[in-house]
Amino acid sequence: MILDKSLIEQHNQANQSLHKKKFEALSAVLSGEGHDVKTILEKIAAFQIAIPSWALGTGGTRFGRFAGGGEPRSLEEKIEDVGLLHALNQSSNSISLHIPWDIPKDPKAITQLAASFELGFDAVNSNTFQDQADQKESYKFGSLSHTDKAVRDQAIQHNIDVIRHGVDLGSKALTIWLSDGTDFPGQQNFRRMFERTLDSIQQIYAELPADWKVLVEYKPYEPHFYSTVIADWGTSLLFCNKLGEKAVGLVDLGHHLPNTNIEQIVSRFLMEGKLGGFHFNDSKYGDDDLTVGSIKPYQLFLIFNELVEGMSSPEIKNPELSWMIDASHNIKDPLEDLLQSVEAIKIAYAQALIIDRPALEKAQAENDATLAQEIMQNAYRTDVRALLAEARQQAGAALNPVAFYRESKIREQLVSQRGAKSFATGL
Ligand code: PSV
Ligand code: MN
Ligand code: MN
Repeated sequence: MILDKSLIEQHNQANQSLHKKKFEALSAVLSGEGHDVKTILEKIAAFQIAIPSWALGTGGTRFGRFAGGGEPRSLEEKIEDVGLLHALNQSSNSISLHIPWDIPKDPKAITQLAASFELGFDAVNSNTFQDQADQKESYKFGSLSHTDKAVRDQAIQHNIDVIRHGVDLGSKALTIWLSDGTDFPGQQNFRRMFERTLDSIQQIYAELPADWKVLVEYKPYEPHFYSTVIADWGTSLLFCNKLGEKAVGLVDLGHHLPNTNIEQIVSRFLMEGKLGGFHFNDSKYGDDDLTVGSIKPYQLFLIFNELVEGMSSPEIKNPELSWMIDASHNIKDPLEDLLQSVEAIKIAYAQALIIDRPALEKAQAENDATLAQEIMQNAYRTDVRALLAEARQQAGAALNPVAFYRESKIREQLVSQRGAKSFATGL
C-alpha cells in the first residue's frame, strides 16, 4: 500500500499546537544548557536504522506461533512494509535481508522496488543454522566448524552465494551469525572447532569485495547449551583480528549473559577500531528479542554514551557502523513494534548527544562520582521526545507515528489486502 502523504500533514496539523509547546519548552532548556538545538535536530534526522526482513511478521517461540493479520507474504510485501515505516518516521531507509528466507529472485526489480520507497540494503545475513529442503549436507552438528569438510564446504559456499546476492542489491556487508556449538562436555575439541571455523571464515573473507565488511556476531548459548564457537565479544574480536581489516564485531544486545556490561564491550570494540554494528533489541532473560528500550532503556542510553563519545574522539579509528534492529515476537503488531524500537534507539541517541561532556570529563578527572552521575542522569531524565517529533516533522514524517498508524487504520488495510491469517515468509 502507498501512503497518502497529505494524511501525515493532516495528522501533524491536528497535533501541532501541543507539539509546539513541548518543543519550545525543551529547546529553551537545551539552549540554556548550552546546546545547539539545530545541530542536534540534524543529527537525529540523519540517523537511520535498518529493518530486518525477518521482523515484519509476528515471531514466535518453539511453543507456538500465532498469525498476525496482514503479514507480508513475499519479499516485495516486506519491502512495502519497510517503505511504510520509513514514510511514517523517515528513520529507516534500509532493509537487512536474511538468506535463504528472503532470496531476491529478480534483484534488479527488487532494488528498483526498494528505491521507489527510497530504501537501500544493509548487511545480508547468511543462514547455516537450519537445513533447507534442497540441501545435501545437514547442519545438525554444525556448519563452518563441522568435522566433515563436505559440510563446511557447503556452508562456505552458502556464505559466498549470500555475498553475491548482496552485491546484486548494493549491500556492503555480510553478517555471519554462527550457531555452531556443543550441548555436552567432551562432545568436541574447543580448539579444533575454532581452527576449523577460522579456516572456513577465511575462505569466505577472501570472496568479500574490496568495499565490503564481514560482521561477526556472537551469542553465548542457544541453540546449543554447553558451548558456542563464537560465544562472546572476546572470541568475536579474536576472529576479527585474525581475519583482517574487513572483519568487525556485531553486538546483538540480547546476546549477553544477565548483567553483562554491554557499554564497556562497546567501548572496547571501538577502542580497537573493530565495532561493526548492532542488532538492537531488548531482553529480560536471554535472547528475548523484545522491543528496543522496553526493558533496559538506561543501558541503551549508556551504550549510546560510549558511541557518541567514541565516534567523536580523534583517537578512535572505527569504520562506519551498521545500525540494525533484530527484534520480533509473538504478540505485538510488528510494524508498531518496529516504530517503537526505532523511537527508543533515537531517544537514547538524542539523550547521549545532550550529555554535558566537558563537565563529565572534569568530574571524571576529579574522581567526583556523584557529580558524574548527576550529569549522566540529567541527560537521561530529559524528555527528548519533542526533539524527535520535530526532526520527523521537518523531514515530512508523522509527529506521532504509532498514533498515526492507528488513526489511519493501516493494519486494517493490510489485513484486507493480504488476509487475516497470513504468516510472513521466513523465520
Ligand atoms: C540469532 O539469535 C540472531 O540474533 C541472529 O542475528 C540471526 O540472524 C537472527 O537472530 C535471526 O534468527
Ligand atoms: Mn542478531
Ligand atoms: Mn538473537
